[in-house]
Amino acid sequence: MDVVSLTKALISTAEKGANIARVIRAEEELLSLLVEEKSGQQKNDRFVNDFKTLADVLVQEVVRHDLSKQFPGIERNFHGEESSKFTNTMGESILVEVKATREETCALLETILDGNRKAAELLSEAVHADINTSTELPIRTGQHCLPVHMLGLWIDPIDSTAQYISGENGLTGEDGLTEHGLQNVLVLIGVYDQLTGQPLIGVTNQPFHKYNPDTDRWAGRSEWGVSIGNLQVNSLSQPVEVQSTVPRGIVMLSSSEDPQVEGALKAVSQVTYASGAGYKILVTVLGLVDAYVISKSTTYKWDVCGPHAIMKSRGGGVVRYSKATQLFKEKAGQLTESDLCELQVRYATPDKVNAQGAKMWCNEGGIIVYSEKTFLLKLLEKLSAL
Ligand code: 2IP
Ligand code: CA
Repeated sequence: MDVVSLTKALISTAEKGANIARVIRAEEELLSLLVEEKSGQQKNDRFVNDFKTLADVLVQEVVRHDLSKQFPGIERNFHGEESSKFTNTMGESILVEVKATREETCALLETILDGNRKAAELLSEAVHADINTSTELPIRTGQHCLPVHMLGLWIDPIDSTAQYISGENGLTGEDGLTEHGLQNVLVLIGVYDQLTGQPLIGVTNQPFHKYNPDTDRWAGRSEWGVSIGNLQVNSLSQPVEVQSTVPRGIVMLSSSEDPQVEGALKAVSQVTYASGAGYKILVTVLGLVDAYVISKSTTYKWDVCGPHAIMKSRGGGVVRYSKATQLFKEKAGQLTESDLCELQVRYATPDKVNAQGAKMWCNEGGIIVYSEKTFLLKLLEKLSAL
């Protein structure tokens, strides 16, 4: 499978997913379903008591469908946050999938949406829309190929779902950061090596990057990166060090971070907060902050794989928090390149044996996303002393 064709396909399908996310918020019929509060009464035998999950599943299935059409067999290597099976209260099940034609997809969605024809039509139109992003990559077609069976894919169809539902146009500061709002929502796709578990290709699409009050429309932003052996390319024009105009030493945190960790970091850096795991990694990749630290096991493989690949193509990385602090202590701070490589988050196997369900794919013991090794070591010095 040609790396150029695969990356372009990932960029296009993520854009289609982002477009679906925008359509759902722009069309009254769909928006009312998204924000609808379900009373006990309404929870009858309908399939969709939870339209948010349908939106997630639909984006995931579009990505699966589009890629498998172009690269037959790739669908077997998919892992997404959502299960595509919906069950109603009568115990009947239905699979959400993209059918061959718009009409067939519409008919299926109508069943799931309890006969809401208008909503089914709007959604199926977005699902079957022709999206061509025509991104040019600085790689020659046919120069780099990967066998299909070697690849795995992680998708987070809509990261920061809470922000997506609340629908606020967040405030973006002079530092380019948005603490919470639609700007924090991301479609994330990551391709990894099934054998080594390393991230290879990543796409992040921010469907609601900038709001235009004149048109009442949102413009999105898409970034991509490829990190395969000597091939290290991405959509960002300059290395992080050159691009950054903000003072160095800013660490991004979740508002639910452990106060002890927070306190330790405040002693060596400036800290800032934002919603969305994907968003926090993206702003680190973009060089708006220098690191993202999360000591808890609350991020998942699908949150991290895509942006990790982009970060890797820029010379940075994502290490496991608890393992890194432990090794730093054991080796009295003398971490080698090979140690750093060993500490990177992997995507092919669970971090913890015996975990069940979604927990199986959490990043056990937290993560640290960094763009420069020296800054990572500075943080580890402080954190390993806790
Ligand atoms: C969530 C989402 C949350 C994040 C959590 C993710 O994914 O990105 O915002 O928590 O880690 O798993 P926080 O904002 O505290 O970092 P989803 O929205 O897809 O459930
Ligand atoms: Ca997520």
